[in-house]
Amino acid sequence: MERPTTRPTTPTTSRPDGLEDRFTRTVAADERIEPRDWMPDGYRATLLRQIAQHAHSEIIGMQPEANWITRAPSLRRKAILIAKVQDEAGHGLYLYSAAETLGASRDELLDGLHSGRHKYSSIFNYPTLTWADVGAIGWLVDGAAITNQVPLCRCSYGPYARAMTRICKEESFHQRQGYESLYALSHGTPAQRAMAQDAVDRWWWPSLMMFGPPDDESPRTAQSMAWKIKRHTNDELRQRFVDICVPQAEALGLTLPDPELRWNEERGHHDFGPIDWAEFRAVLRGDGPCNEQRIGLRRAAHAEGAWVREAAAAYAGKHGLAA
Ligand code: FAQ
Repeated sequence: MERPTTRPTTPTTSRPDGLEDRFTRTVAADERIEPRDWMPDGYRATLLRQIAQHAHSEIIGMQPEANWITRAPSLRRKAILIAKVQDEAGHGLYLYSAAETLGASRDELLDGLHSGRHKYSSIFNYPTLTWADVGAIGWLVDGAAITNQVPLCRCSYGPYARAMTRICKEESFHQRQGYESLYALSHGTPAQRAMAQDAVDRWWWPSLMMFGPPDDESPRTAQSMAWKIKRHTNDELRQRFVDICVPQAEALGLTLPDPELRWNEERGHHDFGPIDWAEFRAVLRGDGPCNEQRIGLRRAAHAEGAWVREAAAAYAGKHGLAA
């Protein structure tokens, strides 16, 4: 994908046909850019990159939890988990469709994931070691996802904003079921409580990394905010998430694994300890605990599904439908 400029650009010379002015006015008025509208190449490339990464995250994000479908502790928990993982597949499909409105084909998008050219969220490269991890993912990972995604419902690009509105509704249900599942464990036997605490200990810091690098090391934020793709910086959303989680952890009776976490009266926010950005960079480089396994499984699933795609194309050809 083309890399857009990293500094915000204010057009100095407008296109003579007035299209660039119209784009700038539409964004300034908080109205939506639609696929048929003219848009700067950098805007298109930035959206394509972000939406593709987001779609890939949903698809790869099915794996850690799917790992527990066959071992869910009850039929009720199993049914809920199957529905959740299925929702994630749906989110991936809405997002691939939104990316297609920018001119990319589904094949190109999938190739970006399978070849390693495109990123997906760092969080899905961590293992789900116990049943409590499923609850911790729902509470923390879906919680972080909602905090990040609610402002994206106001993204300047119409198809992405509309996809996010629907996705956020489903994510908030996911977050509540994760919290409820973790609550049951943290109020269960001593062994269940210890399992819940261990899961939170392992998922807390990677969840904070989901918001991306700190603002002074985030090359994309300034331009994306100028274009109203992003509405808040990475650090603003991370802080919001920490402030939301602290009282929730208290209600769960679990401890967040950060000795420096405390309320700062002056700032009106919780202070928290340093994030291990070396770990984040390693995961992005492909050196996380599960990167190889996740992408390997995805490639294999795609290869094994070739006959389904061929059959669908043959059916479409036979009945004069667009493949
Ligand atoms: N992992 O300059 P910035 C879910 C990349 S939720 C991997 O700050 P930007 C739901 C970044 O893309 C998870 N890469 O970039 C679910 C950029 O890449 P480049 C998905 C990361 O875009 C729950 C580079 O680093 N959510 O799946 C990460 O302004 C439970 C520089 O960073 C979204 O994708 C990371 N954590 O801000 C599913 C939300 N952070 O340019 C299953 C939409 C940064 O080198 C179970 N995306 N990078 O190619 C966004 O809001 C933004 O893209 C950010 C990054 C905030 C992630």
